[in-house]
Amino acid sequence: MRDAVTNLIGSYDGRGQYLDRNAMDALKAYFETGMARVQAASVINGNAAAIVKQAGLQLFEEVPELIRPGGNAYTTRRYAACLRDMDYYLRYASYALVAGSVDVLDERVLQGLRETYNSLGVPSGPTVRGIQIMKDIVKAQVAEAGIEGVGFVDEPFDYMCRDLAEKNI
Ligand SMILES: CCC1=C(C)/C(=C/C2=NC(=C\c3[nH]c(/C=C4\NC(=O)[C@H](C)[C@H]4CC)c(C)c3CCC(=O)O)/C(CCC(=O)O)=C2C)NC1=O
Repeated sequence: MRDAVTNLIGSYDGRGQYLDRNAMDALKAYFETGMARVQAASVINGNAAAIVKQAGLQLFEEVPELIRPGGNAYTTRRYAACLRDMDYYLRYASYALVAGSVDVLDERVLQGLRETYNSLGVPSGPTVRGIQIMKDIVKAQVAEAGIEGVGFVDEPFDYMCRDLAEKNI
């Protein structure tokens, strides 16, 4: 598992190069947003249960078929599994925010997920929607907390959405 700094060093070391201007710019950008990333993660940590609950309610309101007979989140067990998955996405997004890298998502979340979802009939469209709803809630809360330059918040959520959406085509 790598973060923004180890990613960069790894790629320069691979070429046997000293860090150049581009590397410095990338490092500066990472460190300049460092405190905001930690603060954003702390907003998530402090509200995770509520964020997942609210996002779940909104998702099932938008796509009510999911929790009706025949829906993938129908029955208490599958409903709980769905919210648990949302919680995984949120928790790993908070790690990726702090790391400034989506590496952790590739390694711990997305690998093999398509096969699992396909075999269980978990629909990726609504899963993507659920992640987007959480992103919107997090962004609003982060902005409300007065944290500046919150553009980076999108990154891990968008990355998981792209991966899930792509792989199901
Ligand atoms: C940390 C990395 C990680 C991920 C991501 C993960 C996902 C994951 N989701 C699963 C199931 C599931 N995932 C869902 C999710 C949903 N169904 C819907 O209709 C909604 C669209 C969606 C919620 C948004 C459901 C309902 C199941 C249970 C399906 C079943 O057993 O029939 C399973 C199968 C095993 C189990 O039930 O625990 C895995 C492995 N597990 C992991 O360890």
